[in-house]
Amino acid sequence: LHQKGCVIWITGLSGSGKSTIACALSRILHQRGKLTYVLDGDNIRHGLNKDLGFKAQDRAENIRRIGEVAKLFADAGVICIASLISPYRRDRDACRSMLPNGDFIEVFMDVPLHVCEARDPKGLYKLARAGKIKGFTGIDDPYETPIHSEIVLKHGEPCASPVEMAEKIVVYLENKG
Ligand code: GGZ
Repeated sequence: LHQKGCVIWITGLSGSGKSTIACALSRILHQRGKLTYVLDGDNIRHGLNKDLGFKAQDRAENIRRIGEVAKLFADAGVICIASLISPYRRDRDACRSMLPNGDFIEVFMDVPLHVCEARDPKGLYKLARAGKIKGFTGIDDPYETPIHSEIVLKHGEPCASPVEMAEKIVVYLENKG
């Protein structure tokens, strides 16, 4: 395998399309003969991180563990795509600092809250608004907007289908060699 590993870290609100982009990106890279692996916050919370909830401290630990696992994949030469809300800048930057410069590529899903809320694919925003889920990101829990993401995928721009967005990431990777 002649492939250099890296971590593509996709951050954004619930419903911003992180998992969709992660999946589309993985598929495109796979078609090009690249080895990838997707680490999805929501999935990993059912296994490795099932002891963790959504307090700031638990989110920090969730992100730290996924960051460490992503680093292991990158060390093994895999393009590891991590998709988590990762609402705190400090936690994202801690994962960034685990990797050599340039090997951590932050992708910000820049989608307004009202758009995510209108999508509400799992009905979680509705529950959060009703007070049935406490500490929901964007409703009564913070999301710290990234300030130095390598890639920003902005909602509402032309050419912003999931595949087109994933292709932007591919172009970035190609330009980086
Ligand atoms: C945010 C929550 C919450 C709360 C449950 N806040 O969109 P989803 O449903 O499928 O994915 C979200 C997932 C968030 O897990 P992450 O591991 O990505 O979060 S973090 O990076 O902040 O640790 C959402 C669901 O879990 N979910 N409760 N209170 N999202």
